[in-house]
Amino acid sequence: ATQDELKKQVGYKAVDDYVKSGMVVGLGTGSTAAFAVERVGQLLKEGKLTDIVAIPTSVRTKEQAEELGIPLTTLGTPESRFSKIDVAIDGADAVDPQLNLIKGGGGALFREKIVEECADKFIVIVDDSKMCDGLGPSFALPVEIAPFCWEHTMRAIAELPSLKGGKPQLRLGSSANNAVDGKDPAVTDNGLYIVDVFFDTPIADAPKAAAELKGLCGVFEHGLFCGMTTSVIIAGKDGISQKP
Ligand code: DER
Repeated sequence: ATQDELKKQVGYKAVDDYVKSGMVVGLGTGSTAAFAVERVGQLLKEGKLTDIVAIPTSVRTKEQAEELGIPLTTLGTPESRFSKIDVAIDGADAVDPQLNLIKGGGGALFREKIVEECADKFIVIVDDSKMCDGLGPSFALPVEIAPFCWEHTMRAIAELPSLKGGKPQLRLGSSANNAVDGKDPAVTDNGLYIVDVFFDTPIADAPKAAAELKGLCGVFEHGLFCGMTTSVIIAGKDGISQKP
């Protein structure tokens, strides 16, 4: 199976297994999550799912969901009862043995994190290339920062004790996704920049690194998702597995 077929398998399975009629669903961002969004739209159209309300984690997921006719809402509205999300389904850039994640390859890490924090269940969907022994070497850690004095913040990130050895790089591109295609800084849905921190060796203590990052003035959010995962559905050439 191609990597796309693996992504489709886990995207569809997550929806089939965890999304029930009447639920409030967090829709993730990225090429794997897009298959989960596609499946929700398909089941709604077929009448196999009814009265679903979804909360998108990025502008591009919102656009995909709108095209599919998936009813949307947001956490933002005061009258919104939708801070109680039943299940959120999203991809990841790296998954360690404790199911801690690196996310943010697609630049949507803040809205993903807040939606996934509000969800009763957070189901991660990956092809097996995302599994790793320690976070860092397989995928650079995205950190969303204020554009104002970004260079100072970038240097401060590199000096954090738990991120020793990390090499920070401002993400360039026409949009915040990981297509580095432009010479201007990529700008997220929140109007901020992203610094990607590259590691040769794994981050020894991800929760500690997460806390140190949030302690830095200028850091808005980061791509370490620690202790948040309910379950990971993994598609590999030998079929689909799940942890736990
Ligand atoms: O940007 C993100 O957090 C995405 O979910 C990313 O982590 C996974 O994207 P992919 O499914 O396209 O690899």
